[in-house]
Amino acid sequence: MNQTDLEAYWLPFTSNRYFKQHPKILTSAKGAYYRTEDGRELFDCISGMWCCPIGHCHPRIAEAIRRQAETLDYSPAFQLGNAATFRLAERIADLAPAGLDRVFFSNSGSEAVDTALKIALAYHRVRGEAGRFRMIGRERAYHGVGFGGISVGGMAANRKAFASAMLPGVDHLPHTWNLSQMAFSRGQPTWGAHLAEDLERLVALHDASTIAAVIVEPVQGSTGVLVPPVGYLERLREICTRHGILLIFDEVITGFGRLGANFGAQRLGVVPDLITFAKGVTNGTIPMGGVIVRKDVYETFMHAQAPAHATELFHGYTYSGHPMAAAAGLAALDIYEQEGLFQRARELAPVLEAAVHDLRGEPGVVDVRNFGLSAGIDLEAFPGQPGLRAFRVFEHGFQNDHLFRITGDTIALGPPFISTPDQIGRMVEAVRAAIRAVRPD
Ligand code: PXG
Repeated sequence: MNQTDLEAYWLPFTSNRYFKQHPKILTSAKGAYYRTEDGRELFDCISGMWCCPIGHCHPRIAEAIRRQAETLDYSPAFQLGNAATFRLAERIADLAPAGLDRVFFSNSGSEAVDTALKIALAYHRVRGEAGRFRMIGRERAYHGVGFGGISVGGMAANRKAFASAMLPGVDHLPHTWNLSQMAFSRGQPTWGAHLAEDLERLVALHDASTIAAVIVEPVQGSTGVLVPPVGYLERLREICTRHGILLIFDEVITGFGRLGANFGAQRLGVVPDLITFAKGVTNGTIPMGGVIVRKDVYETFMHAQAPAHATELFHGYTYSGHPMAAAAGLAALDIYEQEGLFQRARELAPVLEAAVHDLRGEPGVVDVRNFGLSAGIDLEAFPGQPGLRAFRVFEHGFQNDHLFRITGDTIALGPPFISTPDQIGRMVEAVRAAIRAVRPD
């Protein structure tokens, strides 16, 4: 592509000026590999952006999308339905923890988060507790980029430019990562359950009668795979239950097998009231997200004092439950199930764990952590140049046929579930080579 071809597109979450000087254009993909414009194959170390666990261009998903496009390409989302969406809702409910079996569809994780927060507010209002308006998020959380998501989110860079437009009444729990207590933890750290007690402090400060919901990622993904301490989520659950506060798990990354079970809730043994999902539900092929809701929360809306023709929840999208996304979702869920891919993710997890922890002792590696088929590697920043070290690791990886994901000075790995142990080993060796090669200015 020449320079002019690149001008029109403003890339999201990208250093546009750098990109347009050093463009990286992907042309095709198959299985666990992308192909670049110059004909190289890159191993996809992060499943697209955590969203393609099955690998790319699976013929059955492609076929399902093609057939749906030829049969019912779009159906209005309000006051009408299509069979594929109902079937998908049922399949998702079957995968979710018992009791969570009503599904509202959006088109992304950000919309799923906004939807969950709105359901929480509206639910308390329908129950006659409209005073519950506060939301509790967490430091270092990523809940997408809607105004709701950045308000409960905890990444400073995503918040500071929009500080004037944050939702009112939001407070944050501390994050659970602590280098001196949990460096190089394998799986869940044993230190840190007490950090959940901060929720009691916030309840005491604001009074439970003003708090609608707590939202957390079971494992914080975007800020570098921060794994919950043993007992921490259990304690959040207890406190929420005691005070009538809804607990929302944002499972946009952890849902659909990443932690080696259907959802993080099941892997970690803690059941929230609402689960947000996106990404893996369609293997990233057609945008789709949504919220899985406890049945009695849904029923509360259905039993509100209102005529039968009244809309129960004033919320929804033109593309909620899009038939093309639903067809892709049904095909993806079939493949996950028939190929035993969640189990495979679980079996590969120890392979990834052993490989990444072997990076301890490499230059600048200050922490390595892992859970399920995901891992985070923290590098010490080059003096006065935060983010540069990992940026160069990314560049080195790209030039050497591996697509890493970086955030700050952290490298995140989340390979496809179809990866082989050999591919995982080579991926981690590519990380090692990159860490050894990079230099400051
Ligand atoms: N919640 C969570 C927990 C997420 O991880 C979103 C919401 C927003 O989803 P959408 O579909 O609106 O982007 C996310 C998205 C990364 C990475 O490499 C993570 C996300 C997106 C892009 C990159 O860590 N998470």
